[in-house]
Amino acid sequence: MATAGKVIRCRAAVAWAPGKPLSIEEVEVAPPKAGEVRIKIVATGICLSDDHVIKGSMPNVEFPVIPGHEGAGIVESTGEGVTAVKPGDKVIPLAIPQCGECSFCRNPESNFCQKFHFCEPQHLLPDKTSRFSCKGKQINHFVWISTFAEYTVVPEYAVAKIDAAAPLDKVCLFGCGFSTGYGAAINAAKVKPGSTCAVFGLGGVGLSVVMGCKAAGASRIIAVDINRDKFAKAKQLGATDCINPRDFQKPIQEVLTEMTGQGVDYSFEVVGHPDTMIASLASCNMNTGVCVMIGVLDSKISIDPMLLVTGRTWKGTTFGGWKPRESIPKLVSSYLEKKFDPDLLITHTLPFAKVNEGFELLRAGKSIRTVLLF
Ligand code: CND
Ligand code: ZN
Ligand code: ZN
Repeated sequence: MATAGKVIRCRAAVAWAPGKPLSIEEVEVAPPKAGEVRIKIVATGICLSDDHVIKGSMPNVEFPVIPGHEGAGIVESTGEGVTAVKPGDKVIPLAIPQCGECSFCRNPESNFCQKFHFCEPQHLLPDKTSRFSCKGKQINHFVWISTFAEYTVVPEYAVAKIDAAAPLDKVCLFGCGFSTGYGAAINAAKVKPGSTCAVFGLGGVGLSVVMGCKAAGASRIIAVDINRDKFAKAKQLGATDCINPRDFQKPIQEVLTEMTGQGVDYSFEVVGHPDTMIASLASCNMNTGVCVMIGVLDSKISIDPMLLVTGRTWKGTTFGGWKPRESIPKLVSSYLEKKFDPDLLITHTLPFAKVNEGFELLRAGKSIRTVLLF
């Protein structure tokens, strides 16, 4: 491509300081160095984790930063030594990488690559420099992929090449929301046929958990949200019961225990709130219940240890437990074969310039997923 090896000037949404709206700026994006890939982002979804970034409540983020981690695009150019992708390939940038070499990557049970940048400050690429600048200032990356930029540079091991037939304005959801939720049910909980599940939080991620529980053959899926407007979509995607904690005088874990006799087999926290974290743990049955944490929270919580001593399992998952470079292309192919339909999660499509409007819709509970188009 004519731009290869050159600095590209393009639009990006910059968070200059915590708590401020995003600002659409012209940024400079340096060419990829050895082992890196520069991607033209075509579409990006908005996830609540991006809102945590903007508010300053996501750990390890340095301002100014370009958020966004649910994108899809086309490779513009590659740095020296890159073999996995070439210019023109359709790709999904990965919020967690898969280097394929570390002990976690070699362990079939884990998807948390040791190159994963949550273990260390994540605002720079692996060589500790940024590819973004604006008005003479360095702008930081978010989880290396910063999809709220028309062009972004990522390490080769944080890119998944996908089918050339994939519609980028839809499969961007495989960059986080759908993969994270669906995989939490399939990989992290390993939901069994005939089981009972409870899903706390019916946003793009939680509704994907509902889809995963249904695909795994759960016979009862109880959807929990304080916004009843989410219930119709939850039912459409497989929820058998929808309940609003505000409709009850007693704690929701007691309601769920009464509804199911002894508590659910699997519960999922997909809100990111201390109360729902404790309620979801307490609502799965003692002895064999499994509670999976997905929601992000930047403070501590305390629990009664007897909840675990009695046999419950409490675990968490990032990016749905998928080993991303090998699994995301397969998930996209299954989508093209119509094995599931995450398109139902997309309630709004907006031009990139309306990114702040997209966040207002999310905060007001009016959208499931908004996809921004460049
Ligand atoms: P979104 O805002 O779309 O959904 C959250 C839902 O929770 C909304 O429907 C709310 O109405 C509902 N809710 C709020 N408070 C309560 C409550 N007290 N009880 C029940 N429901 C409530 O968010 P999202 O789906 O984009 O993200 C959900 C969480 O998942 C969020 O914390 C995000 O940061 C996290 C996440 C985790 C990962 C991962 O890999 N673990 C990846 N991406 C996002
Ligand atoms: Zn690794
Ligand atoms: Zn996300």
